[in-house]
Amino acid sequence: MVREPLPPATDLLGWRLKVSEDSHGQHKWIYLPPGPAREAWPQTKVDKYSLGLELDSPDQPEPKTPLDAARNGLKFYKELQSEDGHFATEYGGPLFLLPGLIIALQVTGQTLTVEESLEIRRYLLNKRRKEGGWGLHTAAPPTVFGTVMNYVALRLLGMGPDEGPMTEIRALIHKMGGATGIPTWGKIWLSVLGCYEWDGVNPTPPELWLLPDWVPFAPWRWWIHVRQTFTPMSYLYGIKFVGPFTPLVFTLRQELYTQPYESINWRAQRNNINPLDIYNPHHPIFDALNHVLAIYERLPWTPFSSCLPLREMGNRRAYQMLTYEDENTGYQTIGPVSKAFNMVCRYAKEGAESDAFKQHMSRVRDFLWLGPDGMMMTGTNGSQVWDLAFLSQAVVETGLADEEDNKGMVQGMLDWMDKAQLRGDPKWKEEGYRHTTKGAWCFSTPEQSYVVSDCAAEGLKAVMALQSLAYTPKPITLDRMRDCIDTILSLQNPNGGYASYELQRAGEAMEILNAAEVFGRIMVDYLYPECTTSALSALRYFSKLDPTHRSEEIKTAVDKAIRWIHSVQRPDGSWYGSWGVCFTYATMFALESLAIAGETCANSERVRRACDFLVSKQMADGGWGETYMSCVTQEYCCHEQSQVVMTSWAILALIYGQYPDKTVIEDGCRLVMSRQKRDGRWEQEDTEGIFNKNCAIDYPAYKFIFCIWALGRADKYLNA
Ligand code: LAN
Repeated sequence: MVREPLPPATDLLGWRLKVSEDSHGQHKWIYLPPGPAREAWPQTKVDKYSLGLELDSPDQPEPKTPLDAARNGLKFYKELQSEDGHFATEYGGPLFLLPGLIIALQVTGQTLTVEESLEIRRYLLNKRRKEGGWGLHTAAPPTVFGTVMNYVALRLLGMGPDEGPMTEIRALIHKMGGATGIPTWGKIWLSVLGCYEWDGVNPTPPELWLLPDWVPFAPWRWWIHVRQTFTPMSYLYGIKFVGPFTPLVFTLRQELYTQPYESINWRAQRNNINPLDIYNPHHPIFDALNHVLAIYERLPWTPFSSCLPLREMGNRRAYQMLTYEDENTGYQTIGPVSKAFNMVCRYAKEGAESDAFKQHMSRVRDFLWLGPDGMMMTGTNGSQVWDLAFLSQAVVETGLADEEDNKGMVQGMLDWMDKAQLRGDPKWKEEGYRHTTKGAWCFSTPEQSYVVSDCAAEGLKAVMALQSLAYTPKPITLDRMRDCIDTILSLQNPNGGYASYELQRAGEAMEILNAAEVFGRIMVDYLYPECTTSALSALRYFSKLDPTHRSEEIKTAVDKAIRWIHSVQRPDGSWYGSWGVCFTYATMFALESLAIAGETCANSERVRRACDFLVSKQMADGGWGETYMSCVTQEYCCHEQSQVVMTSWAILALIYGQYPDKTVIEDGCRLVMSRQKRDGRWEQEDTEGIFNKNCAIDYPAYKFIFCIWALGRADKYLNA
């Protein structure tokens, strides 16, 4: 629930998206003032579409069949292909990312351009909820974390304390009890800014990086996102970094709290987390541990870190770890949180003139995307590979790739995927505790460098599909595909399941150390039906293409993976989704796995149960719709309106299961077709993605990719 949109803060006709400038698939929005430079570089359709400007797309012929509708959809969508071959799109939703970047820029003395600042302000104000503040993400009600962080961001971006809605927002912050009760990640950012005291933050000791590898809770075993975020946090904690004390910092100190800043008992705030924010309360053992560590922090010599070798050694080690991360990822780092923190660390130690800091600055704009509501910070530096991998499979399976009009688009896609494959391991593989990446694809760009099991697998499936077409060149040789298969095999866990980035390196008990009150299941990599399906399907399709490469191992791996998928089916027939919303998403993946195992409604009670589950959720208009609250509560939460993306997932799932009652699928197709505009597009509906159980994230390309795919597949199924 947001307000009436604000008018653009800048002249939208001046904005251009630059792709692949410094690295393959890179995105950078640039503002050109009126004049010859602007004239010489006209806006593309991608620019206009992304900014919500008029496209003047022609009306398409009235679709008679689902395939006609899919074709119309692709006709619209293919105009949005970038010149380098991929489909650039926004990737917003989380609302705790921009403030981190804005604070990082502030404390390191950097500024964004005036146009960027104005568009960020517009975005934040547009995403403010009717209740007056911001939540963890755009679909959630206000919390202290969301409201305080975004209020601070707006103030740092130049908004006056009483400008526009600022007084009202501040009143809400006070009504919620002030910023003392902000969750730990917020406490850390505010301390970096100088608006909270490090004494009020639970110990985040860099010394943890000194633990030997065999220690069961050593940080190298944590989920990669948590450890790459913890590393710079622990360094900043270790050196108790605080940015410059500007007049604005002093003013903010008075604005954010319900009592004078100087009178706050900071030590008492460590575990003061506003109940509004808590999704994952601290474990009592964690609280006890913090109690002990807080005593260690108070030992008389600790503040003078150079006098305490352990602290000094911890700082050095944490700094070394974050340097590896920077260098492995071209200074992108794994994601937007570590990006902003690492920047501050490099500045703190090496200064603004250092090469490392400058490299960081050169990769800041990779995370900024200008959408119709203003400029946001994206969940990663894009979703390039992921979207392209699904689109590739959709256009090949539906036969649209063989239509003359689409061949140029398809060749561009294959060329992009060719350049996006990782050909080796990261520079600091062993030192950085990284898994092998050889032959894999990332989620976004190759520069980012992280293998994800399912991105590698879907990337490989896409390449196999594109190269199966008679007219395409075959740049990705069998050897290169074998590298990817080797990496996928190396990511399988002993029980058959696949996690996201790495093998599971520790058990669930590590959640005891979960310090981020706003996220669940973050401390280790878990096993996911989505990732497992992608991996096993890639293995199976590849072994048909090349039966000579590790075929026995592949067979065993696939069998084990299927058994794992069986083991996590819920009694109601569904599977829980961790990366998409939610049961519909994961059930689509799981039914792909079962289809590969030869299980359909005709011969499998499991598949019948899964299909019955989906059919029981079909809405009166023929569509399906879940809200992200399914992921939060782990119970199916029906949306008040059906959603084209979830309807498409359900159609795809039911066809994997060979659901015999075709009217169910027909009704679904009718709904998806009824939402299509005359020019072939679908409008954005509610959020499709999730992470860490509690934070929604948008996948705007899904409405094109999955609608096209589902309609095309349904057309064949209904006519079979
Ligand atoms: C993503 C985006 C893609 C997603 C899929 C490939 C869809 C999934 O199947 C595997 C996990 C992965 C790669 C994933 C992991 C967590 C990410 C990177 C994100 C949801 C995008 C943003 C999120 C990241 C953790 C955001 C920063 C927040 C922290 C808690 C550090």
